Amino acid sequence: MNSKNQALIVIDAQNDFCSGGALAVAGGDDVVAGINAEMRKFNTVVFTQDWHPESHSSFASSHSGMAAYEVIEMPYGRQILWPDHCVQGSKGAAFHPSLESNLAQNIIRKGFRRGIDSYSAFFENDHETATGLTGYLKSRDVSGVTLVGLALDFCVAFSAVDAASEGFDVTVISSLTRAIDLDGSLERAMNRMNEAGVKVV
Ligand code: VGL
Ligand code: ZN
Repeated sequence: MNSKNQALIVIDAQNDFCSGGALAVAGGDDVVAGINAEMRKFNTVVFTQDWHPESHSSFASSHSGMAAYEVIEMPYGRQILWPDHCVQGSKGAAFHPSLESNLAQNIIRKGFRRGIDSYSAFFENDHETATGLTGYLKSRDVSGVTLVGLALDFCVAFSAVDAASEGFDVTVISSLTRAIDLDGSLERAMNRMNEAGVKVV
């Protein structure tokens, strides 16, 4: 592979999505070694870091009478409520201890506005508020992005679909991802990625 204008985007490889974490994804730890190896093949490596303030609006605990995994209507649309996770500065928000985070050149933090969640590395869940990642990549002449990390059916898939709509050639390495799979979310995510022209390998 000619990786000159290819970026690797490592999505949310954080403690809270790994075993023992607040929103643990089954097998989350198992992708870290492979991601470390993959990073060495790219000269542009970007991480995302889910980075919520306490009492973030995506936390079930912020809504009286609501439980985790229930759905509410937000001004920007439907929002799944999650257990408290990736609180700014907490151990859960830190990268997995085995992840070679020194290899990342940029870290995009997301979900830091209390009233809006952000699954995608490119746009918050209103599909309007940009993170700035498109500009960063385009100003570095990146034309293709490869995505790995957690969770496949939420932050990886949303990032992949947005990357395609931003004009990038998009690949997801499925063996370096793991899914939450909540009420068919994995199948829906695979369909959305397919329709968007994302290559899932
Ligand atoms: C994620 C749910 C809530 C993810 C982040 O990284 O996929 N999922 N926050
Ligand atoms: Zn989150």
